[in-house]
Amino acid sequence: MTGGVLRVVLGDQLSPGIAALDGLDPAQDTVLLMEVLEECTTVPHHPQKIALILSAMRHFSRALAARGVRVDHIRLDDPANTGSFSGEVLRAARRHRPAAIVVTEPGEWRVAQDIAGWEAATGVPVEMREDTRFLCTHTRFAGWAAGRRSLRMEFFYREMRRDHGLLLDADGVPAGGEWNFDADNRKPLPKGVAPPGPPAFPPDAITQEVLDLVAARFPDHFGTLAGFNWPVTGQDARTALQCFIRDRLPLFGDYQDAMARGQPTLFHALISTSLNCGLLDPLEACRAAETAFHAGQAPLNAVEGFIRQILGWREYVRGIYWLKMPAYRDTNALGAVRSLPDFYWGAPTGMACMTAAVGQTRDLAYAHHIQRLMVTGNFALLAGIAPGAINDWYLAVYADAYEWVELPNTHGMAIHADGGMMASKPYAASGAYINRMSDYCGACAHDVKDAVGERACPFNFLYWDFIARHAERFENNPRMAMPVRGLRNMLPEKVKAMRDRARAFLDAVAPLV
Ligand code: FAD
Ligand code: DLZ
Ligand code: SF4
Repeated sequence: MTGGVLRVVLGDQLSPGIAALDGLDPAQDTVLLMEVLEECTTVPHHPQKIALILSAMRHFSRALAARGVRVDHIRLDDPANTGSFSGEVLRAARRHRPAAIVVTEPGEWRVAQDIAGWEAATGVPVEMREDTRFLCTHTRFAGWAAGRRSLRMEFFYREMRRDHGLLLDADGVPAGGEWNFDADNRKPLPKGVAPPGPPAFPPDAITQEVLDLVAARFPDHFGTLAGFNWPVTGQDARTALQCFIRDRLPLFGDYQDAMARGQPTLFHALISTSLNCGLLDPLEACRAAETAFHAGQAPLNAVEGFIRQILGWREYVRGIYWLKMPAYRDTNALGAVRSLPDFYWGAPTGMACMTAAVGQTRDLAYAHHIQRLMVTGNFALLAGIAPGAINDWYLAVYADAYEWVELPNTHGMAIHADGGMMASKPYAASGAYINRMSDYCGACAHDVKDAVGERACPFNFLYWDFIARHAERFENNPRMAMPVRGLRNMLPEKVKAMRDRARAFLDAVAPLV
């Protein structure tokens, strides 16, 4: 193709409208997709995540080729595969001798650094284009953040609602007169309510070939492949969205924070994998929910809650990531230095909540937000697990994990390592919260009402130990002052007993790094 453009599409850029394909000339240009070992092993990604990306890449290439586009798709098992993006771009530049290389900005800082070296390595000019699939540009986010003493999602979200005209009446007033109906979205799941499951996406021949490849190549990665059920095409992703809007959106809001035994997905959408690799458009998902509201098919608390997650939280965490990297990843405001307990990798534990969250993570590469935040995240926060270790875990085990979205959620929201840059208070909670929002405690070896006895719930003594460790830091935080006062009003012997339990427990399961 000498003289044409080499258009690079990464594994999370599988959208027909991706910026790198703008202006594509099928007579001259070649689209490059690269299955590379490095991307599968920077952390030991869950086999379902690897299979999802590779299968979606292969389906994407097939669809492009069917449109008459020349595609150079490097397979993971190609003997000449160098195993890295830069190695494969160099080889492709030698093969095709393009006049230019065009790529869409990547989702991860690490990969942006890699792309910065392509021009020197190949001697071909490289154009990196903005990723237009997001609803807030970097410039827009930086402009919003400039001059603010603290960044809060809620205010950003209102601006995004205005920018995109979602759930607003003709005068710009938010539907229902409020911006946020979160207070209505905190119900535990009542007995007898059975959420309809997501639709089935049985593996086709392409996916089956990839599942076999992944099983053979990554046998040691945490997670099972059996039951793989992720959409791998844009069409399947839209089916998943439509089924969610029809079957689960109406109760999504009510039970958004609930957790229940044997109910790994509840009323959640399961669309983050599709949104994040480009199979589904975020604005399309928001508009579909808004349409359901106007048609009277879903209540406002559900629709507003769903739109807030995508238009608010998803864009907000991306904005924070690109505004604050690379220093963001190295912050450790709470001085957390413990190692990650083996039960995050499936070792047995008596804690029923942890067993459920980790077990479904192994089987599905999925846990919903409250499990990630208030079970595995809360434990890591209270225990003081080193940020690098817990971040790597979240990046590895979820099928929707990419650093731009994983890091702020873990580092900022769950473990408060950024010292409150992203969230006003740490989401620290004792066992009482888990007991209120789930039925896990009824099946647990520990007693959720006990904080010092033999069967004491670890979340209880770890919670008070956490408050004691950081009392000075949090005593003037209006949202944390109450537990600090509570601790100071406790009998010193009780505090000592809980802190002794905490230390002994942590030294056993999470020794200092
Ligand atoms: P739903 O609950 O149905 O929500 C709908 C959509 O809203 C999601 O698909 C997602 O795109 C978006 N959304 C909801 N909450 C968030 C959020 N906090 N940040 C960004 N988008 C959000 N999400 C990821 O996509 N990738 C990650 O790597 C990731 N890591 C996380 C780590 C921690 C510690 C925590 C607390 C949260 C993390 N999240 C992550 C956010 C959230 O848990 C997932 O987006 C959600 O569970 C995906 O499942 P769902 O599609 O069923 O979501
Ligand atoms: C996550 C992932 C995996 C497992 N494999 C590949 C791959 O083989 N080829 C590819 O282009 N992308 C892969 N990805 C997604 C990349 O890690 C992602 O594109 C970058 O991290 C930028 O966000
Ligand atoms: Fe989790 Fe404690 Fe409840 Fe057990 S008792 S399920 S450890 S919160």
